[in-house]
Amino acid sequence: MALKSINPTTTESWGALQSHFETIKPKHLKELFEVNPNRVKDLTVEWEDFYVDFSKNRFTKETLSMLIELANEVDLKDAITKYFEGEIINATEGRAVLHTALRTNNDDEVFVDGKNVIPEVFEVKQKIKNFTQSVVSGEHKGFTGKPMTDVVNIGIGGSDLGPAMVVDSLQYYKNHLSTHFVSNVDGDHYNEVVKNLNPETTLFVIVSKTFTTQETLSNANSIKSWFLKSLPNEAISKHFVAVSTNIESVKAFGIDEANVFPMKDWVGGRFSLWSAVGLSISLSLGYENFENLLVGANKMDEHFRTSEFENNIPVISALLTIWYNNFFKAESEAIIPYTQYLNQFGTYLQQGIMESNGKYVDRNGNAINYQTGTIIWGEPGTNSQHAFFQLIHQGTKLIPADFIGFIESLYGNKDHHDKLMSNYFAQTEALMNGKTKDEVLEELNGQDISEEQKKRLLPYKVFKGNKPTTSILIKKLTPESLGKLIAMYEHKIFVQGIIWNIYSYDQFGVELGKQLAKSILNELKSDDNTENHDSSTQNLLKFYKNNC
Ligand code: G6Q
Repeated sequence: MALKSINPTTTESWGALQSHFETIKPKHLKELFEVNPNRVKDLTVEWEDFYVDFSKNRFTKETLSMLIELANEVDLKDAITKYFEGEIINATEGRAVLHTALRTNNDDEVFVDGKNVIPEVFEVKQKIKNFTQSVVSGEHKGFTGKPMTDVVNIGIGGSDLGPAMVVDSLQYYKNHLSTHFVSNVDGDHYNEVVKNLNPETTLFVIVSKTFTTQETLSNANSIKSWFLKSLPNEAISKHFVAVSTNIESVKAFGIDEANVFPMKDWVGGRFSLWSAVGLSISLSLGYENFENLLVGANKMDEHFRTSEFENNIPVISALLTIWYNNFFKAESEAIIPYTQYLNQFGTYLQQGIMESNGKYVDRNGNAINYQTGTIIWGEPGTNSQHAFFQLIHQGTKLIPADFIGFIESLYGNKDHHDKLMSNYFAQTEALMNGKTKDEVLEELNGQDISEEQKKRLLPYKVFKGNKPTTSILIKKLTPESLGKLIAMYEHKIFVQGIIWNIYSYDQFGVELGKQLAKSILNELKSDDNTENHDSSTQNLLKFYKNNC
């Protein structure tokens, strides 16, 4: 059964939230804390190794109840059941959305077209496990009899960002294999990667759900030619494997079917790191760590599926986005991990969130008259404090931010970790409290400057505060906790899409890019200049061709 289609702005709770917003908007967070001594307890969720404090957000317990009422009115519960049970909720592509089935237990049953897909999921997992073990142990040898030292993942978008982010984030857990990622069709990218590689000891993993993507196929073909300069064609089977739904095209590329790790069309690219797309993760971290990542995600799935909305981390987090995006009219959200390991996390979530919810047509096919998809950005702290935090503190825009921190560091340097985390706590506190005129004056009074200078400087040094943050504190960065964190954002995306009444799982905007480049490429490669473009594009093409 299809997802329901309800314009959220026509619900009773939306109207109620609108009037409630007028009462909350002028209030300072400090005031919200003063009036409710139980605020932290009311607005914090503790679950497993996660402690999520929502209390530094510009809402109250009452707001949360009203937002939950909105979720009830659009029947979020029914949508969650359909999501997990394999209904065709990606209706524009006619597919189920079942990345959750990839991390579920062996004895679960999930049906697609009347067939339980779990046995096949486990068959692929077994294949990933066996292959990983033979490559990591050195049992799998290259054509000249040497064990592998390097793995190169060739893929783009969903076939790159997830595995690249996880391998980088969990580098502490890595084995001896060096893992590289080639994604951009920019020929300099793959050349930089292969220039120091020995083809005799390198394994190439070509990842493409469709096996039609221009960037991936170009890189795969160029890398294959580079490889064949040193080794014969028969060596391909030892050095090239593929992950795809399109087995025929993989075979046509020259890879044996035995070396294909299949995936299903009910796994969206940007949600596919849990599938065979995660092969590079498994190779790089070992199968056990890959499995633990899946275990973590499965735990978050259960939390999301079964917890009441008032204690449900992804649900509350999604409702807050609706609150800021549609009532406060905030346009962006920052994600600030206080660990260098999560350096690529923001980029990864940019795809997940913006590709899923950047839509302007609702589930009835009508253009919508409210805002959807938030703009996501962010970099690790403390580096970002020395870069863009100025704008969050004193700029004119409201930017709700998720602060992700860990109680333990991986190498255990307590002194550094305390410094890192004191910044984490200090920033969220300062963003909330700001700095009043009196506080600034007191500070200025301690300085050896004239009264006039003090007066002049005063307005620039005042911080209004009232900047919302969510503190996500996790015990330690492990494959399991990272799995939970990623799944948390995946479910947040789902909830937002349900409430905004959009289809989150197609990506026609990405596909447009794939089509457009093809036709222009033909022109760049031919001598004729077609006149089918606007004059700006026409001249740019001419200028490029005349000068290269
Ligand atoms: C993800 C998108 C997109 C996709 C890439 C690569 O959800 O669909 O980023 O992953 O375009 O596609 P292939 O895996 O088919 O090469």
